[in-house]
Amino acid sequence: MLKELIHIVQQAGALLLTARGEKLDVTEKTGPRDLVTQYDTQIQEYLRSALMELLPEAGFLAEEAGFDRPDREKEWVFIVDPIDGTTNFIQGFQDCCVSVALAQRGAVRYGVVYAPFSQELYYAKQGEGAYLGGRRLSAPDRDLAHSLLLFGSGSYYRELVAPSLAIFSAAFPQVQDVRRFGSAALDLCYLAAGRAGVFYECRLCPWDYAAGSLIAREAGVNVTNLKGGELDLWAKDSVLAGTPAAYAAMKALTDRALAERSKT
Ligand code: LIP
Repeated sequence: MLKELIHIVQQAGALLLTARGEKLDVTEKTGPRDLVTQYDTQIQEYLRSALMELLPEAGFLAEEAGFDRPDREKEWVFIVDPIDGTTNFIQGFQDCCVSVALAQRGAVRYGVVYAPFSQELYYAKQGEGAYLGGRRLSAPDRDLAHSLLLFGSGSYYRELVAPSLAIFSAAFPQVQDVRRFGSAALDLCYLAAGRAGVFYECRLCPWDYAAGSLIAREAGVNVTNLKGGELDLWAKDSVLAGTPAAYAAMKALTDRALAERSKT
């Protein structure tokens, strides 16, 4: 199954690369921060066709299809983001990827994330490790002071900008530095690869984090929501991820920052 998933995701990545130099038809979904192009749609349709051929009995949950498909009762469900980092893609940045997870009864069993511009292929099968290309990943457990912080600004959700910045203000003095790449799937893969120690975002969709959460966990990274609970695969959720020491420190300062906000 993993081999077939990798092939399909790489084919989707090749489709993304055909956009280079082409005119993008950009549509605003809920506003100027929530965008979609013809490539998001084309790639999603390719993925739906190829994945349904691979496992016809599976459900399909994807960004451009939304939550309205009654697939929740199915044993297997594909959770798909055809282009994670769509705004980057539109603006000409290369930090974007194709993200596909396959979940069984609410637990992610397979995750594949492919960044076609860098040709970085991350993948994992539950219980069998995470890989970047052919290299097995094991994230080093650094403290916050020696960790880069990755985060999402919550730009889609204006009501979350203040709590996002409250966490940022609490964390910035404690970490090595910060980066904001604009693709949660890649953020989680970068933690798995040991490039950063912690990541948070106050609200994401399951297709943003399903595959990356398994890849990160299989590399030794803790992945929860901001409350420390299991990520929801059927509704939007927050994400807090980090190698064990960095995660513990980040969780504590996040709890304090949000508790302080609740008093104002
Ligand atoms: C993106 C996420 C990113 C978040 C963006 C956007 P998309 O997903 O990966 O972490 O900050 O607002 O949600 O929309 O490019 O698939």
